[in-house]
Amino acid sequence: MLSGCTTWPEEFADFYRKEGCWAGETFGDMLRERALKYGDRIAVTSGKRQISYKELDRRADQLASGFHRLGIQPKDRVVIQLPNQIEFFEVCFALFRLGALPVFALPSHRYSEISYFCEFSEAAAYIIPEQHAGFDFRSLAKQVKDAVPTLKHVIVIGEAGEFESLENLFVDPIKLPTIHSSDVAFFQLSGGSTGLPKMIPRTHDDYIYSLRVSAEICQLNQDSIYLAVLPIAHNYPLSSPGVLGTLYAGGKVVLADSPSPDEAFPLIQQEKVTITALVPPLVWIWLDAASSRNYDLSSLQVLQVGGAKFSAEVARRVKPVLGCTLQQVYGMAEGLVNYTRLDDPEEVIVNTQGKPMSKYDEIRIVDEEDNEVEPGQVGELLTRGPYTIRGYYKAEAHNAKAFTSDGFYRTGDLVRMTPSGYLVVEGRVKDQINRGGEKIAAEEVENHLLAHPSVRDAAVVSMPDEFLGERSCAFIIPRHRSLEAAELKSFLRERGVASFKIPDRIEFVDSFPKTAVGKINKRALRQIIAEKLQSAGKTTV
Ligand code: J2J
Repeated sequence: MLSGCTTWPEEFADFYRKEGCWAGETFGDMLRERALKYGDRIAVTSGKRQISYKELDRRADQLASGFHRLGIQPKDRVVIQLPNQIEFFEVCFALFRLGALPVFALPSHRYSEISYFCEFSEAAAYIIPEQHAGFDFRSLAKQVKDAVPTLKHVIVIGEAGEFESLENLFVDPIKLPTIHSSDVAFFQLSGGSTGLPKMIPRTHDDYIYSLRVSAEICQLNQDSIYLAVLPIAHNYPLSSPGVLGTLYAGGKVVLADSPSPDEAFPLIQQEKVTITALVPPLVWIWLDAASSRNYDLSSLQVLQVGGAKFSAEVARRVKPVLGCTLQQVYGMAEGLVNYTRLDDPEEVIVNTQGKPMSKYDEIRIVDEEDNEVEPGQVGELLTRGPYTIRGYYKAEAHNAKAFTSDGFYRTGDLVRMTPSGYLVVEGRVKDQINRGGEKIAAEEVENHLLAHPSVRDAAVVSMPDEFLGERSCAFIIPRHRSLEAAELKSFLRERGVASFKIPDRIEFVDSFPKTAVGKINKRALRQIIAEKLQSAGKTTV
């Protein structure tokens, strides 16, 4: 096992193997087997380009060989920041086959996040598109490369300029190393609640198990057509069952560049999409658009909604308007994923966030002293199981807090369990803002704000928002009266903070309310801003 990673205790590993959860399969094997079975069937399509299982298998081998020739070694970390395009799959499977480890950055990340990922993971390479959504990734890469000496290669899809072109790395296949299914396959990123995002090591065994069970629950098969509108590097569209679960089942992945109905609806009609996944704010947009646009969406069987709390009121409209089954998904990149089942009664689908996908998932709902709450009461959700990590990468001190001594992950979510074992998310104890599914660690943004010379203190909290569920509000104690919100926002942008983390609102105050033990009382701050918005009659910006 890679150093810096926490393995499952031997007795758990043996148990998960004995029970058949961990089947000894690697991602490289998985693609090879699918290529043998499904050959010329289309694996992924995007715009005018499509790729069959056989072709993807062949190109993954060629690219793995090209990466090897370039000097990328097994266990090397490779930060990949790719939008929804076919090369994402070629790159991932090539790295899986080589035993090099992708770190899944999101396309919205900027200098602050990317330079940290490259530095912290001591990445050997960083893989980018030339540009995407009007953003020039090569100039970002130039900045990152100058700042991170361990970063040896920048590989570009498209015009490479001074960097390496991906195109040139498809070479004659060489013999590739043997990969073990218990090895780490890649790193996901945590939404985080403390200073900087944590890296989540996932093994071939545990992730492929989660794909297998997810695909079963969502009833995927080789006729399934999954439309990916969310950025596929994120755990939810990647694996619940997402694009990888679809490939696991031999289905077809259709990639969209944006979740806009103008792009997604024609794709659903043309490709006869059977399943797709959204975050709650997008459902509003889709429901509105469905009544005004004339597309045939009748192929759609399942609409998944997850990543943030979905209101029962909107949930109730999904079936009548879109004509498909709603599935609520409550998951986390650390592991545990809950689904409502496709044949659950309407009331369960609308009112709960599902139940754990695996019978081997262990759940505890506890109070502040880690004692289990009475059935039906709200408490923090703790979990462990065959696809939930036992520790973040190189984060010993944080792990001691984020996991119990017997290996349960503290989700930071407040939930209650219904008598039939379904979970309802009621809130959270972690210091995070969930901005329509995008997670913001308050402390991370506070640290950026504190770097401004005119900021004496900063506290970032969520404020209610009708559309996104939550937005972020930064309370600032300034050193100088002249400090303005616009200046702080552009300061954050200049520091290269991803734009979803820039506070939606900034409030200047003279002091913060404090708790009895003298900490900033964020609950009181949330209340102050919520009341202010309410009295101004504002429910969204
Ligand atoms: C309320 N809160 C939710 C939901 C996630 C599938 C689906 C989502 C994610 C994900 C994922 C929620 N209702 N339905 O990885 O595989 C909040 C919780 C949770 C955190 C995890 C997947 N679904 N959440 O969102 O790692 O607070 O994963 O702990 O980004 O999102 O965030 P993330």
